[in-house]
Amino acid sequence: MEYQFIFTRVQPHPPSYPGVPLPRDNQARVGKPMHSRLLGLFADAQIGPFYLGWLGLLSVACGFIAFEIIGLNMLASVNWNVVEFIRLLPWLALEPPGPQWGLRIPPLNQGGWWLMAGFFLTASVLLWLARTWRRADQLGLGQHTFWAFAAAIWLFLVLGFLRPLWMGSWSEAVPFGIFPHLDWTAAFSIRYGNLFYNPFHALSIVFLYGSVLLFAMHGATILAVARFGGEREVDQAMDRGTAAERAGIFWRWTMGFNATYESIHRWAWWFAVLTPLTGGIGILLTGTVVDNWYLWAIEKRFAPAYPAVWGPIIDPTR
Ligand code: 07D
Repeated sequence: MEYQFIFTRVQPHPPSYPGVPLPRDNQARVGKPMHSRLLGLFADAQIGPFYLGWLGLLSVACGFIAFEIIGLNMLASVNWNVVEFIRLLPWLALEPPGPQWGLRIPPLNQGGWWLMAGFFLTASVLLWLARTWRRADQLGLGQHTFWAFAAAIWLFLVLGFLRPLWMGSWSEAVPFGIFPHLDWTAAFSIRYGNLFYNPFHALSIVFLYGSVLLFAMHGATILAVARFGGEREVDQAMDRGTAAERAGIFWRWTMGFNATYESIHRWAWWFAVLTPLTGGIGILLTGTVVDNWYLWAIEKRFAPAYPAVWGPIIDPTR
């Protein structure tokens, strides 16, 4: 008989599981649990119950307000024409205040809405962060998710709040909008002399691509040893069985050394966390400490200078 495990096509259909009892001061979980066969093909088939709580409720409410402010401003920008709104959605934007406003609060239609949306979005993200702390704490977990999410929020805050503050102008922040925020990254890169020469952008890419590679290696390894029970990763980290041995030996024979069932997760966590952590440092330094990364790279002797055909390149801001 074929050995069935959690990654095979057989879906277990146990009765809905409400989860462990929570400490006294917790609220009740909401939603009647149900099962979805489709979802079960990708993940756990059970949906709900869901712990909402005050932090969750406030976070969703703030996120909804931000989403509405952004959406309604975009709708207003096409004269409340719903068809145009759908047609042009990828190009529509809610822009930050213009540079003439510095860090002052402008009228609503000159960036005030952007500030308000930013405020509610930040509140929403921070409340959700607090929720991850509380939920983990109440279940007796470590705070690894909290710190990883905090790392992403660091980059988010640098881009939309901390760097504009340091630069003395909200106009430095990122607009809301699909293509507009992409245009912003391109313009930002060009304005500050090509972000590829920013070593922290490079580091961030190393960790981003590194995360992808590690994720692929780890996912592939576990799938490959699942037939030996290797998908029960936690058991195997504590008590190495044949799956863990084979997984480790495969990599030792392939590349000379191997991670352990535990250490691979630390590698993965650090690679993921270091992506926005180094990225945030790179963005914070741009325009504040370094004004042109290309000229900086020439100065540090790792970018070649173009031959001085028309005379030396002069930094226009110096
Ligand atoms: C963005 C922050 C956390 C987000 C959070 C989400 C919600 C939504 C929604 C209510 C992802 C909060 C929001 C929950 C709620 C509603 C509606 C994390 C984020 C908490 N780059 N680049 C990076 C590459 C170039 C540029 C990082 C590659 C060009 C700028 C990464 C290339 C130019 C910035 C990266 C490339 C340029 C970056 C992002 C190649 C012009 C950044 C890491 C191959 C296009 C950011 C230091 C990340 C950064 C960043 C990769 C090229 C510009 C490593 C592979 C040269 C301006 N780039 N890039 O995890 O950190 O983002 O830079 O060409 O700001 Mg880059």
